[in-house]
Amino acid sequence: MDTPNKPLTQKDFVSDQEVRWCPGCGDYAILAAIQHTLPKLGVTREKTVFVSGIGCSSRFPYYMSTYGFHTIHGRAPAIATGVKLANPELDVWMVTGDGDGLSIGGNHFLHVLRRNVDLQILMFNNRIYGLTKGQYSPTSLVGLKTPSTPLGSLDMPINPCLLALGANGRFVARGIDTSTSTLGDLFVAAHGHRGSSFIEILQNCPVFNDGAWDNVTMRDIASENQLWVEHGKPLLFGKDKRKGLRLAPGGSHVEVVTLGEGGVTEADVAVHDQTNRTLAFLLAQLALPDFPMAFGVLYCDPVPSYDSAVTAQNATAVEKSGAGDIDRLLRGGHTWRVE
Ligand SMILES: Cc1ncc(C[n+]2csc(CCOP(=O)(O)OP(=O)(O)O)c2C)c(N)n1
Repeated sequence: MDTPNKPLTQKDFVSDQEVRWCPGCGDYAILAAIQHTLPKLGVTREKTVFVSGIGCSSRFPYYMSTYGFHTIHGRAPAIATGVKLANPELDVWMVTGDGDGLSIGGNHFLHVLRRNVDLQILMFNNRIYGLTKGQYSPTSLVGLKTPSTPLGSLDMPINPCLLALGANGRFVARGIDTSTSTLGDLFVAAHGHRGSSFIEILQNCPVFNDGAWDNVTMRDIASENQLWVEHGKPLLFGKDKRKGLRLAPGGSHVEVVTLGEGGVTEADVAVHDQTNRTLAFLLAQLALPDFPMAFGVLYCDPVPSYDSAVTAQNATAVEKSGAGDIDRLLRGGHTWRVE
């Protein structure tokens, strides 16, 4: 791959492959947001890799003019981990869907986060299996009728950000497919974080689950139903930012307050601290109709990444015992011949 000798632009990250998503799919906006953001990060195509599992969203690597792997269902975390460990200089982005990442890949998702491999993990959440024509997924709401739940789903849905926090993810964020400039900001923040960065992206599947997020994303209700958090800033939302979240006495839950009502002032509103894990849990689980849904970087508190620990451990081992000999390792020790 030859990177031109001039600053890269969005176009440089567009591949020559025909994009094969349905018209109106939210994936287009996410793709454009990534292609728009990468040049700003000053990265090169040679050092960028997109790894995906299986699903519509997982077609992503074909459309990027970078290196990429379209791997097996749910196993992108394993391949992405291998890529990063083999060459820590690479910037590795992982793209997965709610079905790919939370159903067949749920186990791998959990472990890549707890290991804290330096990856940017993007989960496109359309609350449905798109590629296989609309079966329910682990994020589908109770009652959703699909070909595999004709009488309505009975399963409690997973909240991906809560799961990521529970798995000890050190960077957890949430965005929206159509809110592309904020998505770009989230990509920048995720890229700057050393360790696993997880971004849940609410994405609309116009064919199999159209409008799944309308109650949060429609323009006329967005200000009431979206709370955009920013480190160090009060948790305000609503038209004219007159509503806010106040930590209830004891700090175990939050309540919605309105500035100017009952003597409430901005000083009563909680201030976002992205290093506060308890607050992150509270924010991640906020749901309509009682609360707005929280967006932005809910949690960011870096610790050394897995790949850096592996690299350091390998260096110590080589220093202590010399470079290894794979041939000797395989042929040495207790071996026998089966005849
Ligand atoms: C081992 C295996 N099991 C099942 C499938 C069928 N399959 C392909 S994609 C998919 C789900 C994709 O859903 P999601 O991750 O939500 O992605 P979307 O298509 O909605 O972007 C399934 C079950 C498969 N390809 N391989």
